[in-house]
Amino acid sequence: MRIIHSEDHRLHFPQAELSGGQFVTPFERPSRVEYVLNRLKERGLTDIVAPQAVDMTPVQALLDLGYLEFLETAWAAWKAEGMAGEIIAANVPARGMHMDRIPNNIDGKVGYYCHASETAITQGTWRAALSSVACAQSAQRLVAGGADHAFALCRPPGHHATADQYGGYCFINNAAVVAQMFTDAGAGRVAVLDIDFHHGNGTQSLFYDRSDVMFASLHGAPQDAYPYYLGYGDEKGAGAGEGLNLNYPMPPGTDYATWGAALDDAIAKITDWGAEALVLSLGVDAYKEDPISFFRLESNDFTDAGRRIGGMKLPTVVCMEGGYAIEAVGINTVNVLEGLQD
Ligand code: Q9C
Ligand code: ZN
Repeated sequence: MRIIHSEDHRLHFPQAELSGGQFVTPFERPSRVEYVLNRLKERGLTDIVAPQAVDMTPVQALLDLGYLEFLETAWAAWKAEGMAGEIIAANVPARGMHMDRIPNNIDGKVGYYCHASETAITQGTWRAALSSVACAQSAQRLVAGGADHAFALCRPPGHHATADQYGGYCFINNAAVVAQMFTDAGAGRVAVLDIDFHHGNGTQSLFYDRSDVMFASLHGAPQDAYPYYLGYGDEKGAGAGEGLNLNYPMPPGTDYATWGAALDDAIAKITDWGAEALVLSLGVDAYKEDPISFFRLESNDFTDAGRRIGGMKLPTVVCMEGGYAIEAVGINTVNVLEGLQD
């Protein structure tokens, strides 16, 4: 399996994440990628290449142009306003306020385009986010060209990013861009399977009313877990997309018996629907030791999950999402990849 990786992810390294009322070193940190790379090499997965240049056409087709311009220019505007620190959203439009009037002031704009203030934007965030989506795009081209699988070692991750909001450590929805590229190339049915611990709210919202992309997500129930305000089981899609959004919210303490049954159900529905290509949003934060999550998967469960997903025999683009039990991130990620290839 070819792996696409860019060193430019390092340009995004905020000093601070707002967590429990304190600024802490972000859980989503550059060293996550080092652990994955080291484990890939340990396991003989050494076909690692840099991405081709980013293609903004599908990105602009899928996402809000004002949002993309905001991401590109936010740092300069923030500094021009004399702000001393990193970009942290302190104001967001709330119930009873205008949801669609964009302020001129950068502090107001930040809140408009943000849904979760734990996530900071820094000087290099835009370029890192572009390198992340470039990895995903290169992986898509390989799979569209006939490879069984390709792994985009995306960082920053993407699945919480919507058409016009960042948050949950995500800025550009890499997996969604890959799905869009498959449909642009003529695929009538593309499935996005999201096994990150957190609900893929961004991916869900981008394809909620579309008949050509199915979205299935296994995640911590929104009553108990970020992103809190989306990811319930009764969100099934709308209009032409009715029935094509599948949420599997699960409670604290969920183990692999329960999680694996949800996975099997999602796999059966993707297969029955007749998906032609699969995008796997691969977070490994369902791991029992993850510091910000509450499922109980063991490392070898990730291998088994990979095998079950690989059993669909679909052309598959894997996009890295979350996973914060830093030393196990490499093992668990590569376990999924090895299972896929079995
Ligand atoms: N005090 C991904 O896994 N909440 N994003 C953090 C820490 C946000 C996770 C709470 C979690 C975002 C890609
Ligand atoms: Zn996650």
